[in-house]
Amino acid sequence: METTTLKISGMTCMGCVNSVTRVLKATPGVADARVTLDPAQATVQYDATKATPAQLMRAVEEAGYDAE
Ligand SMILES: [Cu+2]
Repeated sequence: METTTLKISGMTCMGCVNSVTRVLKATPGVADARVTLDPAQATVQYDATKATPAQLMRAVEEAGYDAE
């Protein structure tokens, strides 16, 4: 299991935090996602054979936020 931390921009409230958490957890291979508003980041535990950081970032971007 790998852990990565993504910087997220565009989140303004707990609703955004919940949205980002939901899309990350729905991404295949993700075991856990912890998202905070301050600092605006997501710490994601994932199976590196099923998901890549690029896929995690894409999932966040498709939900309307920016990830790096
Ligand atoms: Cu919000």
